[in-house]
This record gives sequence, C-alpha cells and structure tokens, in this order.
Amino acid sequence: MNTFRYTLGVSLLAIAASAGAASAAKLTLYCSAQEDWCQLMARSFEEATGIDVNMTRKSSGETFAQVKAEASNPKGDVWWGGTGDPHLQAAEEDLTDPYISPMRSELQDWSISQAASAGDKTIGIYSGALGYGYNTDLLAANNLPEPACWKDLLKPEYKGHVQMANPNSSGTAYTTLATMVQLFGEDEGFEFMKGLHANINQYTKSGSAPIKAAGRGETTIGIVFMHDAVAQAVSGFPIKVVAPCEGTGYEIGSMSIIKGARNLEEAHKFYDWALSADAQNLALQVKAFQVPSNVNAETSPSAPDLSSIKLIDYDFKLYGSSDERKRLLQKWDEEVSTLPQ
Ligand code: S7P
Repeated sequence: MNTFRYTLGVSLLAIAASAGAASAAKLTLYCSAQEDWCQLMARSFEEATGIDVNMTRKSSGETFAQVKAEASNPKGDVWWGGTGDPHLQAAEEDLTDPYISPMRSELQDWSISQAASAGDKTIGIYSGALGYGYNTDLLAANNLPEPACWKDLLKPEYKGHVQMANPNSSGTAYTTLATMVQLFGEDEGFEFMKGLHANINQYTKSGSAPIKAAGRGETTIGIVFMHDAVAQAVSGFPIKVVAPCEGTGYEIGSMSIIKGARNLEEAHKFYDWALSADAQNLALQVKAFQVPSNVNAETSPSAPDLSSIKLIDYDFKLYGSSDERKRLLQKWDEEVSTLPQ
C-alpha cells in the first residue's frame, strides 16, 4: 500500500511539473546576427516579458537551410537577424508567415519595402554596407600597398592575405557574390570572384569571422560588412575600414516568423518588441554598428555613414529570389570554389 501511495505521489508530481512546464510561456529564437547581440536580445526579451527564450545562433545561409529542413515539423518560432536575401527566399518558399506589426509606423521606408516585397513575411531590422577591413600592422610588416578598391584585392601581392566567408553558409559572403554580379555584370563579377579565390587564405563559415581574424593578426584583409570592421577598430585592434572605390552592396538585416511556429503569440510579442526603439538601442551595448530600422532608435556615431558611401541599387527582390540565389551559389560552387589556389 505504501509503495502504491509513493508511486502515485511521484506520478502526480511529475504530471503537475509537466503541466507547469507546458504552460510556461516560451519562444524558440533562431538568431543570425553576432553571438553577443543574439544573447543580449534573448535575455532582454525574457526580462521584459517573462517569456523563456531558447536561442540558437547560426549564420544566415545555415539558418535558412535549417528552417527549410524543419519545414514539415517546425521547431523555431522567430528568425531574427542575418542578411535579408535568405529571409526573402524563405518567404518565397512559404517557410515563413505574414505579420503586420503595430510598430510599422515607426520604421524606415527601406524596412517596409523589404516587407512589401515579401508579402509581409519578413521585415527590415537594420541596414549596413559591405566593404572590407585590413590590419594596418600586418600590411606594413608585409610591405603591402593600402587597398582602396575591390579590384585592388586581385593583385598578386595579396595572395594568401585575404579572407572571406563561404557564400553558402554566410549571408555576408552571399552579399559579396551578389554585389560583384551587380557591380561588374555577371561575367566580370565571376571573373572577379575567381581572381579573388586565388588570394583567399580561408573561406570561413561565419561572415564576420574574417575581420575578427584580421584583428588577431591571423589574416591581413577580411571582406565583411563595414560595421563589423568598425567593431574591431573601436575595440582597439589595428583595423582600417574600407568603403571600396567602385561602390558596394548593402544588406537589409531582417526578421521573419517561421511558418507553423508552435509559440505564435510569443513570436508576435518578440516581433513587436524587436521593432521598438528600446530593443534596437541594445545594439549599442554590444558594438553592433548597423543602422537601426526604427526611426527613433539611436545610430552610433561610430556607424559607417551610409549616405557618404557609394551604394549600388541592390536588387533585393532578384538576389533574394529562390532561383537566383540557388543558381549563383551553384555557379560559385562549380566555377570558383573548385579552382586550385
Ligand atoms: O551581426 C553582424 C552581421 O554582419 O552578421 C549578420 C550576418 O549575416 C551573419 O553572419 P553570416 O554572414 O555568417 O550569415 C549580418 O546581417 C549582420 O550585419
């Protein structure tokens, strides 16, 4: 009898605990911005709402692949951050859900345009220009000239000195590939990528890794978003930031709600909160120097001034389309990455 009572008691406790756990509000967040920013967003949202956040950080292309792989049994609720192109592809492939936030009236036009081009299945949360940075000490130690243009990076003297990410995993690197195609035309753009390949010392998984490596003195030049290079410079590393002379592409970092989200109410709460000026101002605490999409949020004085950079008219609709992104990545895999170095 005692054993029966004990077993019953334990079972009731277990049921009560699991009922409690099931009713606790929670959110699964896929994050594609820098790790410390992802952590800060997750913890701050928990503090603001009492909703538990389970956050995973992966690069933009990797997160897209995960959301797609999980489509028949979605595990994530919100995908926050990362370049806009794979968010647009996710929208086109019906992997994300439309949502119109009451916060929209506070957003920049470019943020709303991103939403409009995707049937409201994504929205712009920040913007930033592509460029590169170099380690001034290493450049001098190797007697290398100061690069100022994209085409400078093709010079033979930079062989083994340039690092970028792999465009399959990284949104930054896909933006680089799509930028070259738009800036120089497809044939010349791919010739550029082939010439660059000859000088690349490593393709990393994450987009900002090359400039962190440059800061540590492990590579001379890193192709990254300019704000990621600024973050290294203001942290005291000998990094000079370059806005390439030919002009450059840019990103609209984005946010989407994953189709079939198990915690839809919490997902909407996070979405609205992440568009607020207060949430976007958290970026300043972690040296994230993108331009925020909320007009009332602060842009750091260290942020690259987009109005003074020669920006191309980046065709987000085309380069974020499923067919074009797949086609360019396949072409890069077949015609560039396989070349000897
Ligand atoms: O947070 C910095 C940042 O450069 O990272 C995002 C990036 O896409 C994530 O890294 P991957 O290139 O590896 O995908 C950018 O959106 C963001 O500005």
